[in-house]
Amino acid sequence: MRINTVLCDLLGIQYPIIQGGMAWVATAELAAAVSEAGALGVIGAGNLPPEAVQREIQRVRSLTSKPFGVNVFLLSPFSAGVMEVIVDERVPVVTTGAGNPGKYMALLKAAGVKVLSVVSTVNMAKRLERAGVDAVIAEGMECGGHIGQIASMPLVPQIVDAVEIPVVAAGGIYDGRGLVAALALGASGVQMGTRFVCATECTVHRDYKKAIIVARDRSTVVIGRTTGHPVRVLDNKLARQVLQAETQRGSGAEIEGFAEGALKCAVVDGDTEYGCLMAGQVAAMVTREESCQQIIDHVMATAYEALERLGGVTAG
Ligand code: TUI
Repeated sequence: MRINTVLCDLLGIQYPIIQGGMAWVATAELAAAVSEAGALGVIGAGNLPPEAVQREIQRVRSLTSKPFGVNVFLLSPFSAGVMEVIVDERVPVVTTGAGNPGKYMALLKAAGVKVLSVVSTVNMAKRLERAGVDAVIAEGMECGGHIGQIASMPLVPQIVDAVEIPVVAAGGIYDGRGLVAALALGASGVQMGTRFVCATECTVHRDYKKAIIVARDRSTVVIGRTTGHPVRVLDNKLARQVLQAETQRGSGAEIEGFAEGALKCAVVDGDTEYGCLMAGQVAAMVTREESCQQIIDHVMATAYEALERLGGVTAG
Protein backbone atom coordinates (compact mmCIF):
# COMPACT_ATOMS: atom_id res chain seq x y z
CA MET A 1 0.00 0.00 0.00
CA ARG A 2 1.19 3.53 -0.72
CA ILE A 3 -0.23 6.86 0.30
CA ASN A 4 0.28 8.79 -2.89
CA THR A 5 -1.35 12.21 -3.08
CA VAL A 6 -1.25 15.19 -5.43
CA LEU A 7 1.38 16.66 -3.09
CA CYS A 8 3.76 13.77 -3.87
CA ASP A 9 3.33 14.42 -7.60
CA LEU A 10 3.60 18.23 -7.23
CA LEU A 11 6.88 18.02 -5.29
CA GLY A 12 8.34 14.78 -6.71
CA ILE A 13 8.52 13.15 -3.27
CA GLN A 14 7.69 9.65 -2.03
CA TYR A 15 5.68 10.53 1.10
CA PRO A 16 3.25 13.47 1.56
CA ILE A 17 5.27 15.01 4.39
CA ILE A 18 7.00 18.42 4.46
CA GLN A 19 9.47 19.41 7.17
CA GLY A 20 8.74 22.86 8.65
CA GLY A 21 11.28 25.51 7.61
CA MET A 22 12.15 26.58 11.14
CA ALA A 23 14.49 29.57 11.50
CA TRP A 24 17.79 28.64 13.22
CA VAL A 25 16.68 24.98 13.39
CA ALA A 26 16.19 23.79 9.81
CA THR A 27 19.78 23.68 8.56
CA ALA A 28 21.14 21.93 5.47
CA GLU A 29 21.85 18.74 7.50
CA LEU A 30 18.24 18.42 8.64
CA ALA A 31 16.74 19.30 5.25
CA ALA A 32 19.00 16.84 3.40
CA ALA A 33 18.23 14.02 5.85
CA VAL A 34 14.47 14.56 5.52
CA SER A 35 14.69 14.60 1.72
CA GLU A 36 16.88 11.48 1.71
CA ALA A 37 14.16 9.77 3.79
CA GLY A 38 11.58 10.41 1.04
CA ALA A 39 9.79 13.52 2.37
CA LEU A 40 10.51 17.19 1.58
CA GLY A 41 13.37 18.71 3.59
CA VAL A 42 13.27 22.49 3.89
CA ILE A 43 16.04 24.95 4.81
CA GLY A 44 14.80 27.69 7.16
CA ALA A 45 16.19 30.94 5.75
CA GLY A 46 14.83 32.98 8.68
CA ASN A 47 16.78 36.24 8.80
CA LEU A 48 19.89 34.83 7.10
CA PRO A 49 21.51 36.97 4.39
CA PRO A 50 21.39 35.63 0.80
CA GLU A 51 25.02 34.43 0.78
CA ALA A 52 24.42 32.26 3.86
CA VAL A 53 21.25 30.79 2.32
CA GLN A 54 23.20 30.03 -0.85
CA ARG A 55 25.80 28.11 1.18
CA GLU A 56 23.03 26.09 2.84
CA ILE A 57 21.50 25.28 -0.56
CA GLN A 58 24.85 24.10 -1.87
CA ARG A 59 25.39 22.02 1.28
CA VAL A 60 22.01 20.28 0.81
CA ARG A 61 22.97 19.53 -2.79
CA SER A 62 26.24 17.95 -1.61
CA LEU A 63 24.24 15.66 0.71
CA THR A 64 21.28 14.63 -1.45
CA SER A 65 20.10 14.65 -5.04
CA LYS A 66 16.43 14.53 -3.97
CA PRO A 67 14.03 17.54 -4.11
CA PHE A 68 14.21 20.02 -1.22
CA GLY A 69 12.89 23.46 -0.39
CA VAL A 70 13.78 26.78 1.21
CA ASN A 71 11.42 28.55 3.62
CA VAL A 72 11.42 32.31 3.11
CA PHE A 73 10.34 34.39 6.08
CA LEU A 74 8.83 37.32 4.18
CA LEU A 75 9.41 39.80 7.03
CA SER A 76 13.17 39.27 6.75
CA PRO A 77 15.03 42.32 5.41
CA PHE A 78 16.82 39.86 3.10
CA SER A 79 13.78 38.16 1.57
CA ALA A 80 14.17 39.75 -1.91
CA GLY A 81 17.85 38.74 -2.08
CA VAL A 82 17.02 35.25 -0.82
CA MET A 83 14.41 34.86 -3.59
CA GLU A 84 17.07 35.80 -6.17
CA VAL A 85 19.43 33.13 -4.82
CA ILE A 86 16.60 30.57 -4.93
CA VAL A 87 15.99 31.37 -8.60
CA ASP A 88 19.72 31.39 -9.47
CA GLU A 89 20.21 28.04 -7.74
CA ARG A 90 17.06 26.58 -9.31
CA VAL A 91 15.73 25.43 -5.92
CA PRO A 92 12.73 23.18 -6.68
CA VAL A 93 10.40 24.36 -3.89
CA VAL A 94 9.82 27.49 -1.81
CA THR A 95 7.64 27.66 1.26
CA THR A 96 6.77 31.13 2.52
CA GLY A 97 5.70 32.49 5.89
CA ALA A 98 4.53 35.75 7.42
CA GLY A 99 3.20 37.38 4.27
CA ASN A 100 2.07 37.35 0.67
CA PRO A 101 4.69 36.20 -1.88
CA GLY A 102 2.68 37.84 -4.71
CA LYS A 103 5.43 40.19 -5.86
CA TYR A 104 7.83 37.26 -6.36
CA MET A 105 5.42 34.93 -8.16
CA ALA A 106 6.34 35.88 -11.75
CA LEU A 107 10.06 35.42 -11.00
CA LEU A 108 9.55 32.10 -9.21
CA LYS A 109 7.12 30.67 -11.78
CA ALA A 110 9.43 31.64 -14.68
CA ALA A 111 12.18 29.63 -12.96
CA GLY A 112 9.87 26.63 -12.43
CA VAL A 113 9.93 26.94 -8.62
CA LYS A 114 6.92 25.46 -6.81
CA VAL A 115 5.51 27.84 -4.20
CA LEU A 116 3.69 26.69 -1.06
CA SER A 117 2.56 29.39 1.36
CA VAL A 118 1.72 29.13 5.03
CA VAL A 119 -1.64 30.63 6.00
CA SER A 120 -3.61 30.66 9.22
CA THR A 121 -6.99 31.97 7.99
CA VAL A 122 -9.43 31.21 5.18
CA ASN A 123 -9.09 34.73 3.70
CA MET A 124 -5.31 34.49 3.49
CA ALA A 125 -5.66 31.13 1.71
CA LYS A 126 -8.04 32.65 -0.87
CA ARG A 127 -5.76 35.67 -1.40
CA LEU A 128 -2.69 33.53 -1.91
CA GLU A 129 -4.52 31.20 -4.29
CA ARG A 130 -5.36 34.29 -6.37
CA ALA A 131 -1.67 35.30 -6.21
CA GLY A 132 -0.89 32.00 -7.97
CA VAL A 133 0.72 29.81 -5.30
CA ASP A 134 0.78 26.07 -6.01
CA ALA A 135 -0.54 24.99 -2.59
CA VAL A 136 -1.29 26.43 0.83
CA ILE A 137 -0.06 25.11 4.15
CA ALA A 138 -2.91 25.57 6.64
CA GLU A 139 -1.22 26.14 9.99
CA GLY A 140 -3.34 25.51 13.09
CA MET A 141 -2.61 27.15 16.43
CA GLU A 142 -1.34 23.86 17.88
CA CYS A 143 1.97 24.48 16.13
CA GLY A 144 5.08 26.05 17.62
CA GLY A 145 6.38 29.56 17.07
CA HIS A 146 4.19 32.34 15.68
CA ILE A 147 0.62 31.13 15.55
CA GLY A 148 -2.82 32.13 14.31
CA GLN A 149 -6.04 31.76 16.27
CA ILE A 150 -7.72 28.74 14.69
CA ALA A 151 -6.96 25.11 15.51
CA SER A 152 -6.13 22.64 12.73
CA MET A 153 -9.32 20.57 13.03
CA PRO A 154 -11.64 23.47 12.04
CA LEU A 155 -9.06 25.37 9.91
CA VAL A 156 -8.07 22.64 7.44
CA PRO A 157 -11.56 21.67 6.16
CA GLN A 158 -12.60 25.34 5.88
CA ILE A 159 -9.57 26.08 3.70
CA VAL A 160 -10.10 22.86 1.72
CA ASP A 161 -13.63 24.07 0.94
CA ALA A 162 -12.46 27.61 0.07
CA VAL A 163 -9.69 26.88 -2.46
CA GLU A 164 -9.08 24.62 -5.47
CA ILE A 165 -5.33 24.16 -4.95
CA PRO A 166 -3.90 21.42 -2.68
CA VAL A 167 -3.91 22.07 1.07
CA VAL A 168 -1.21 20.82 3.45
CA ALA A 169 -2.15 20.53 7.13
CA ALA A 170 0.26 21.81 9.79
CA GLY A 171 0.04 22.09 13.56
CA GLY A 172 -0.64 19.18 15.90
CA ILE A 173 0.72 16.42 13.67
CA TYR A 174 3.12 13.86 15.15
CA ASP A 175 2.49 10.46 13.59
CA GLY A 176 0.42 8.55 11.03
CA ARG A 177 -2.79 9.10 13.00
CA GLY A 178 -2.32 12.83 12.40
CA LEU A 179 -1.48 12.26 8.74
CA VAL A 180 -4.58 10.13 8.15
CA ALA A 181 -6.73 12.65 10.08
CA ALA A 182 -5.38 15.45 7.86
CA LEU A 183 -6.18 13.42 4.73
CA ALA A 184 -9.69 12.80 6.11
CA LEU A 185 -10.12 16.58 6.46
CA GLY A 186 -9.31 16.94 2.78
CA ALA A 187 -5.61 17.84 3.02
CA SER A 188 -3.12 16.35 0.55
CA GLY A 189 -0.33 16.02 3.09
CA VAL A 190 1.17 17.38 6.27
CA GLN A 191 3.93 19.67 7.46
CA MET A 192 5.68 18.73 10.71
CA GLY A 193 8.10 20.87 12.70
CA THR A 194 8.40 19.98 16.38
CA ARG A 195 9.15 16.28 15.87
CA PHE A 196 12.04 17.15 13.54
CA VAL A 197 13.62 19.43 16.17
CA CYS A 198 14.48 16.19 17.98
CA ALA A 199 15.87 14.44 14.88
CA THR A 200 19.42 13.12 15.23
CA GLU A 201 20.41 15.19 12.21
CA CYS A 202 19.02 18.39 13.73
CA THR A 203 21.89 20.50 15.06
CA VAL A 204 20.06 22.44 17.82
CA HIS A 205 21.50 22.35 21.35
CA ARG A 206 20.87 19.01 23.11
CA ASP A 207 19.14 20.77 26.01
CA TYR A 208 16.50 22.18 23.63
CA LYS A 209 15.84 18.62 22.42
CA LYS A 210 15.71 17.37 26.04
CA ALA A 211 13.16 20.04 26.95
CA ILE A 212 10.88 18.84 24.14
CA ILE A 213 11.41 15.19 25.11
CA VAL A 214 10.33 15.77 28.73
CA ALA A 215 7.40 18.04 27.77
CA ARG A 216 3.89 16.93 28.75
CA ASP A 217 0.42 17.82 27.49
CA ARG A 218 0.26 21.23 29.20
CA SER A 219 3.93 22.16 28.75
CA THR A 220 3.45 24.70 25.97
CA VAL A 221 2.09 28.21 26.59
CA VAL A 222 1.26 31.10 24.30
CA ILE A 223 3.14 34.31 25.00
CA GLY A 224 2.75 37.68 23.29
CA ARG A 225 -1.04 37.59 22.88
CA THR A 226 -1.18 41.24 23.97
CA THR A 227 1.26 42.24 21.20
CA GLY A 228 -0.93 40.75 18.47
CA HIS A 229 1.92 38.32 17.66
CA PRO A 230 1.28 35.26 19.79
CA VAL A 231 4.07 32.67 19.98
CA ARG A 232 3.78 29.09 21.29
CA VAL A 233 6.75 28.10 23.43
CA LEU A 234 7.68 25.60 26.14
CA ASP A 235 6.89 26.99 29.57
CA ASN A 236 10.05 28.29 31.27
CA LYS A 237 11.31 31.32 33.22
CA LEU A 238 11.25 33.54 30.12
CA ALA A 239 7.67 32.52 29.30
CA ARG A 240 6.49 33.15 32.87
CA GLN A 241 8.18 36.57 32.96
CA VAL A 242 6.56 37.56 29.70
CA LEU A 243 3.13 36.29 30.76
CA GLN A 244 3.40 38.16 34.06
CA ALA A 245 4.42 41.37 32.30
CA GLU A 246 1.46 40.92 29.94
CA THR A 247 -1.08 40.69 32.76
CA GLN A 248 0.53 43.46 34.81
CA ARG A 249 1.56 46.02 32.25
CA GLY A 250 0.46 44.73 28.87
CA SER A 251 2.97 46.92 27.08
CA GLY A 252 3.49 45.41 23.61
CA ALA A 253 6.82 47.00 22.75
CA GLU A 254 8.30 46.10 26.11
CA ILE A 255 7.28 42.46 25.73
CA GLU A 256 8.63 42.23 22.17
CA GLY A 257 11.96 43.45 23.57
CA PHE A 258 11.98 40.55 26.05
CA ALA A 259 12.13 37.91 23.33
CA GLU A 260 14.83 39.67 21.29
CA GLY A 261 17.47 37.08 20.36
CA ALA A 262 15.84 34.54 22.65
CA LEU A 263 15.25 31.97 19.88
CA LYS A 264 18.97 31.88 19.04
CA CYS A 265 19.64 31.66 22.77
CA ALA A 266 17.57 28.44 22.94
CA VAL A 267 18.81 26.85 19.72
CA VAL A 268 22.52 27.70 19.89
CA ASP A 269 23.28 28.19 23.60
CA GLY A 270 20.71 25.70 24.94
CA ASP A 271 19.47 28.18 27.55
CA THR A 272 16.32 26.36 28.64
CA GLU A 273 15.45 28.94 31.32
CA TYR A 274 15.65 32.20 29.41
CA GLY A 275 15.72 30.98 25.79
CA CYS A 276 12.61 31.08 23.61
CA LEU A 277 11.94 27.33 23.23
CA MET A 278 9.44 27.33 20.38
CA ALA A 279 7.51 24.05 20.21
CA GLY A 280 4.08 22.82 19.19
CA GLN A 281 1.59 20.92 21.33
CA VAL A 282 2.89 17.59 19.98
CA ALA A 283 6.04 18.18 22.05
CA ALA A 284 4.29 15.96 24.60
CA MET A 285 4.33 13.07 22.11
CA VAL A 286 8.04 13.37 21.27
CA THR A 287 9.79 10.95 23.63
CA ARG A 288 13.22 10.42 22.09
CA GLU A 289 15.75 11.52 19.55
CA GLU A 290 15.52 9.52 16.31
CA SER A 291 16.82 9.81 12.77
CA CYS A 292 14.77 11.46 10.04
CA GLN A 293 14.44 8.06 8.36
CA GLN A 294 13.04 6.57 11.59
CA ILE A 295 10.60 9.49 11.92
CA ILE A 296 9.31 9.19 8.35
CA ASP A 297 9.11 5.38 8.55
CA HIS A 298 7.17 5.63 11.84
CA VAL A 299 4.73 8.21 10.43
CA MET A 300 4.04 6.03 7.40
CA ALA A 301 3.79 2.73 9.34
CA THR A 302 1.33 4.25 11.82
CA ALA A 303 -0.63 5.81 8.93
CA TYR A 304 -1.15 2.38 7.37
CA GLU A 305 -2.20 1.02 10.79
CA ALA A 306 -4.70 3.85 11.18
CA LEU A 307 -6.11 3.21 7.71
CA GLU A 308 -6.48 -0.48 8.50
CA ARG A 309 -8.32 0.32 11.73
CA LEU A 310 -10.64 2.63 9.81
CA GLY A 311 -11.26 -0.09 7.23
CA GLY A 312 -12.39 -2.25 10.14
CA VAL A 313 -14.78 0.46 11.31
CA THR A 314 -16.55 0.72 7.96
CA ALA A 315 -16.59 -3.06 7.46
CA GLY A 316 -18.07 -3.59 10.93
O1 TUI B 1 6.34 32.04 10.32
C1 TUI B 1 5.70 31.23 10.94
N1 TUI B 1 6.07 30.83 12.17
C2 TUI B 1 7.16 31.27 12.84
S1 TUI B 1 8.30 32.41 12.38
C3 TUI B 1 9.12 32.23 13.81
S2 TUI B 1 10.48 33.09 14.41
C4 TUI B 1 11.49 33.66 13.30
N2 TUI B 1 11.31 33.42 12.05
C5 TUI B 1 12.14 33.92 11.16
C6 TUI B 1 13.22 34.66 11.52
C7 TUI B 1 13.45 34.91 12.79
C8 TUI B 1 12.58 34.40 13.71
C9 TUI B 1 8.53 31.31 14.54
N3 TUI B 1 7.44 30.80 14.00
N4 TUI B 1 4.62 30.63 10.45
C10 TUI B 1 4.16 30.91 9.14
C11 TUI B 1 2.96 31.76 9.11
N5 TUI B 1 2.79 32.73 8.27
N6 TUI B 1 1.89 31.66 9.89
C12 TUI B 1 1.01 32.63 9.49
C13 TUI B 1 1.60 33.30 8.46
C14 TUI B 1 1.12 34.38 7.68
C15 TUI B 1 0.80 35.59 8.25
C16 TUI B 1 0.37 36.64 7.46
C17 TUI B 1 0.97 34.22 6.32
C18 TUI B 1 0.52 35.27 5.53
C19 TUI B 1 0.20 36.46 6.12
O2 TUI B 1 -0.27 37.50 5.39
C20 TUI B 1 -0.67 37.22 4.08
C21 TUI B 1 -1.33 38.37 3.46
O3 TUI B 1 -2.42 38.15 2.93
O4 TUI B 1 -0.75 39.48 3.54
